[in-house]
Amino acid sequence: MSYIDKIITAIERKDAGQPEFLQASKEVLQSLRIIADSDSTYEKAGLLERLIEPERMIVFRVPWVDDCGKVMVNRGFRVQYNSAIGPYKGGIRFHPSVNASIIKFLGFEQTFKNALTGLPMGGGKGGCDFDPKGKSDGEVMRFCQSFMTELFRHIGPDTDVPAGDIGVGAREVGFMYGQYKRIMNNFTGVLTGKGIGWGGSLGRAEATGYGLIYIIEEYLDKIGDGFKGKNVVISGSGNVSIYAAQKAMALGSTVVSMSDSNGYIYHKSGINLDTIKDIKFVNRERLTKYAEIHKDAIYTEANSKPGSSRVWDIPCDIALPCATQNELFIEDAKKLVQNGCKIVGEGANMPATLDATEYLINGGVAFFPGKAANAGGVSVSGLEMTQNSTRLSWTSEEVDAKLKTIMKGIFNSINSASEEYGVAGVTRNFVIGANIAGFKKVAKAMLDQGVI
Ligand code: NDP
Ligand code: 2IT
Repeated sequence: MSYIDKIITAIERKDAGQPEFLQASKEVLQSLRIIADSDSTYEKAGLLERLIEPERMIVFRVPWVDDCGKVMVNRGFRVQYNSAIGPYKGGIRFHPSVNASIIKFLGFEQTFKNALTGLPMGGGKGGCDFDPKGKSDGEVMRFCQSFMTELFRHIGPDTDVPAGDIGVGAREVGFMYGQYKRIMNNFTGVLTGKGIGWGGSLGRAEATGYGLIYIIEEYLDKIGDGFKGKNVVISGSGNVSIYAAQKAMALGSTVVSMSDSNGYIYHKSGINLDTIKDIKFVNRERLTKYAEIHKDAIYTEANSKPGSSRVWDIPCDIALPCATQNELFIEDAKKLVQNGCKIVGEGANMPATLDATEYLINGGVAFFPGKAANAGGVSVSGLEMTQNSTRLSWTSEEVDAKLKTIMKGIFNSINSASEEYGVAGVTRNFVIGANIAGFKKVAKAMLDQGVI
């Protein structure tokens, strides 16, 4: 049995109850066949066995009191996946679906993503099955304080630096940071995504969405094309979706659709982003509201089942899944190709299923995997860490220029790795490119540092 097959067999046995983790790790392992099966160095060093196993996984109780005085208990997680190239770094997700499998797949992906940025950051991820939706600010604050009262002992500016993700934005980062500072009695850069004026970096809120557009822009530029005149469909209407839409529009394209977990809007003449920001950031409302305000927009209820009404049914040139994992299925991929979509960029982590990804790539779509395409967020988090440790702050223009350079660098490394290791008959396989380019960097650091 080949080295890769041995590892796949082992994880299928050991992690049988973790479907998202198996999905993410198998995709990476399949990409690595071309290098890991032909070079015995890796097997001798137990490199893949070590890479696949988190350095540490912390699970903890989060008790808090709701507005009625009832005690609630949630389950918190932090996975410290890999510290070969820097302190653990990665976001925190608050969503009822959070479990060990989801946190592990996210931490695993983060390790390669962070390597691709070229910045010294290892991989980590955290979260809780807490649902901030419908909670008062007081409830969210008490929950965040309780979460940090346990997490603080495991993190630090040179150990592990969390940030936001689904359900964790400026408000939640603020509450968690306040509690960390209070417990530790020091003001350090232990979280990123902090408020401007108390250690946050300009451009961090926009970074993931902007970075997604920059990497696609770089590709379009290489093929003599651009965003101008393109129709773009975006799923989600949170942090990543909103700023991806903002930059895509600024470059001359029309964003015709956005969604949330209940449905999607189709606004043929172009989404009004000020309305979306008001609905989502200010009033924390649902997208149904959008169609009440803009009468020429159509709202369609949708569920997550393939075959039901889907945001991916809308014809577009570029599709940007920016909501969550496994939100773009093979049926959706077929619809996109049939409707002439040429580019898919993953703003979310693992939004496309394995068969959908394969179908898109084989169908000639330029497919940008999340670990490359959404790396702009963690990149500016890395820049926030640098600003915090030097006690300087850069202007928006400085941060934006650095983000552009990083995204160009990521495009170049996944593009050259896809050329070097690409599968015959497939023009560009950025999935293989990203997995191999990220792996090589982490593997070299692990080999250099001995058996740890
Ligand atoms: P937000 O919480 O700001 O927004 C999430 C959006 O996705 C909301 O519109 C939400 O709709 C929708 N969504 C969430 N879960 C589901 C679900 N199960 N089914 C359908 N829709 C869903 O999160 P972000 O924008 O920060 O994150 C979005 C994605 O991007 C995630 O995959 C995250 O891991 C990834 N990412 C985020 C980065 C960041 O810097 N924030 C960096 C890199 C990647 P609803 O309101 O109905 O729940
Ligand atoms: O998935 C991700 O890259 C993030 N949620 C951002 C992580 C970070 O540390 O900024």
